[in-house]
Amino acid sequence: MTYVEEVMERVKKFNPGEPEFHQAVQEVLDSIAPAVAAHEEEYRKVKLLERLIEPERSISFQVLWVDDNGEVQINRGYRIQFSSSLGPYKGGLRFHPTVNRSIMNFLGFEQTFKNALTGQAIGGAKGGSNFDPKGKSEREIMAFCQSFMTELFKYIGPNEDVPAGDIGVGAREIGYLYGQYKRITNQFEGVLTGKGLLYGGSLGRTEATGYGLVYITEEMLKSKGMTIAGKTVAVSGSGNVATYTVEKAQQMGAKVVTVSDSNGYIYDPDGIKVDVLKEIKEVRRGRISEYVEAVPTATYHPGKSVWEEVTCDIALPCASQNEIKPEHAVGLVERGCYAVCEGANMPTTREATDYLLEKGVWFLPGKASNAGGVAVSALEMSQNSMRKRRSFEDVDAELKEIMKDIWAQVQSAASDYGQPDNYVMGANIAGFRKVVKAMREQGWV
Ligand code: NDP
Ligand code: 2IT
Repeated sequence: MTYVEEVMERVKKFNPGEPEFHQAVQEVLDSIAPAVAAHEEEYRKVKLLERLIEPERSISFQVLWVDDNGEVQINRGYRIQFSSSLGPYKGGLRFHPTVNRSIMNFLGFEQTFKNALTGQAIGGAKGGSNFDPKGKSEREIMAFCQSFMTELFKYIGPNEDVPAGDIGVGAREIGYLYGQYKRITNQFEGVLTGKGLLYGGSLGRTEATGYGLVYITEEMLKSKGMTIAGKTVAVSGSGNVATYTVEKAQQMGAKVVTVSDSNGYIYDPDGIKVDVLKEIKEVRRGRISEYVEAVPTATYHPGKSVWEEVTCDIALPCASQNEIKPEHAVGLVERGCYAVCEGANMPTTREATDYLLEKGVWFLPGKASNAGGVAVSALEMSQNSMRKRRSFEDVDAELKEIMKDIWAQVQSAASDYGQPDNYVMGANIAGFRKVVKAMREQGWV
């Protein structure tokens, strides 16, 4: 057995029943294998791969809260502090009923390499809860957030671990979490990112993941002598990442024809109206089906995924993991799609990824393409430390530079290993090299 195969066996043995975690590790190990082979003896000696797949610290805790009927509810909270090689633990919090240890481990593992690509001093982490925010009242959301933070505060700090949002956690939840942290610790400090602009948030953080995705997609297209202007783009999801992906893609001249949620998708042949999308999702906190009430020329397709039937040049999945299945990849290629850039974390199954790569589709993995969010989170941390505020234009310009730099790193690492068009390999090797270098220089700790 090769070193990589041995470590994969170990992941499965010690983390049984965690398919998403196995999938994320398998993809990284497969693509870094040539970089590992060149240093196998040294890496085996310091148990490098065994350490990369083991979180430095895994916390899970009980979250008790009282619902509007006076009934006690219990959820499970997590914080997986995966790696502190490059800086304080950093990564989002996800509130979704599907959250379990496998999802947390996969997200924390991926975050370590993503954060390395940003060039910012941030380690990797993820957290969240199986709490379902759908249908909850404002008071119930607040009660849950306060109870969640009452336990989480023990493990975080501005130089220790700095959580942010993810699915089900936006500015409202970050506000409640921040208020409770402050109440318990008596400290007003940069312990969370994605905060409101009045209490330490950064301009541009809300937009960062979606904008960054479009900036790096444009860099990739530019390297092929193309541009996103005039292209038909399909987006999935209708949350934070999807909304600002649609906004930036259309500002840059693309036509985005779809958005979705877990109940169905919208097709708007004239291009998604971002103001309508924001009104439904950010103001009314509604469902995407409501879009057709404001835009009668659009159609709603209940129970269907964007990827089943939409024709596009470029696909930008921005909802959740494993949404692009093998049959969707076949359909996308048949209908002429030539680029897939991931806004979500691991939205493409392994089989679908392999198929797209085999068919020569330009495929940018989430670690590289959605890193703009956490990169601007790091800019928020630095503003908090300096007690200084940067303008939107300044932050946005730095985001653009960071995404350009990530694209350059991905291309260069892929070329170093003789597969210049394999950006999965490029992203994984580029992130891996940085984490390993930092570990070595710190005495392999
Ligand atoms: P939001 O909660 O704002 O939006 C999530 C969207 O995805 C909603 O439209 C939701 O629909 C849909 N969705 C979620 N889960 C599923 C599912 N199992 N099946 C189908 N649709 C689903 O989250 P974000 O926009 O913040 O996150 C989207 C993705 O981007 C996630 O993968 C996240 O990890 C990733 N990401 C987020 C970053 C950020 O800065 N926020 C940064 C980098 C990556 P519904 O309302 O029906 O649940
Ligand atoms: O997956 C991600 O990169 C995020 N949810 C953002 C994390 C952050 O700390 O901003």
